[in-house]
Amino acid sequence: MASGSEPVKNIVLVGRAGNGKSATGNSIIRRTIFTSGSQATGVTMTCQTFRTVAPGGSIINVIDTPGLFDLITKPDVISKEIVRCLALAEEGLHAVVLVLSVRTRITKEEEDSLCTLQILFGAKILDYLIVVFTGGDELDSNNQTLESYLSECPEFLKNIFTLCGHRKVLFYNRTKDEDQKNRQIQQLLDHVAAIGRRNFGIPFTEKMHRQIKEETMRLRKEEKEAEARYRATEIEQVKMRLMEEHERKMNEMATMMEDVIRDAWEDHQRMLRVIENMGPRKMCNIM
Ligand SMILES: Nc1nc2c(ncn2[C@@H]2O[C@H](COP(=O)(O)OP(=O)(O)OP(=O)(O)O)[C@@H](O)[C@H]2O)c(=O)[nH]1
Ligand SMILES: [Mg+2]
Repeated sequence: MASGSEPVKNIVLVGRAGNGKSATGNSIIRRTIFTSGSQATGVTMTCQTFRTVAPGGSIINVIDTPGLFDLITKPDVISKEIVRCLALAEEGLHAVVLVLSVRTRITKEEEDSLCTLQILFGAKILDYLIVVFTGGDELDSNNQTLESYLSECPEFLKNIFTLCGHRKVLFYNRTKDEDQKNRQIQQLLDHVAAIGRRNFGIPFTEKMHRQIKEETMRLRKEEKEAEARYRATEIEQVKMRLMEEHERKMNEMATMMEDVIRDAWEDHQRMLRVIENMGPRKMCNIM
């Protein structure tokens, strides 16, 4: 079992809608908690989290997200969800799992969403990145391996592999084979451990993250003080007022994030136009 002092490892799943984030989340936690399915529009609409004890005893907190960085969703919705996601990973992110699917073509949208992720969080995010490919079963039925599938891999993805230390895992989210289930989880957790070693055990955080954490800690402290100071009949009302104030502050942060997303998106579009005018693109220029 995990020792009480062992920190929770936050693992967030990101990627385009329909790539299999929720299915991968369920495989990692070994139960069906996140809703996964084939719908034309996004299945997961808000960030969700589930905490479990991983094989080996560490506690992992898996965060499933909607397609946050594909920018099909409106910036105000994305920004609120990113703030929620960061609040769910209070101590920071121990791994960011980019979920791709071998069942669909890797398109420019994948590249765009990775660029957006970096624009918002900086290139440092790549130090925490693991790429998961879903649909191992489909590769098997086509007599393909991940290596053969990736032999025609787009240039930007090759660069990502180099930058993220070639941390990639093939997932079989429909498998009934217990060995295969254990193996894929272990491969992922080995990468999470390698990320921890490489980053001296320090999880990824950034300015917005720290602000959210401070705000959450402030709320907890004031709730505790209210419990000590007020009569039982008044506490609920005070807590409600504190919660309203907390939500207002979180919304303010989401609005700040929304501005960053809008600017990032406009910059990105401008940059694409410049690069397209220059000839064939090699990779996202911010890496
Ligand atoms: N054959 C096969 N199908 C998979 C695999 N992983 C996911 N899928 C299917 O892919 C579809 C989409 O999966 P989801 O887990 O809902 O994808 P998502 O990324 O969470 O999608 P959104 O919540 O809409 O962003 C579902 O029909 C899954 O069953 C896999 O390893 N093999
Ligand atoms: Mg989902």
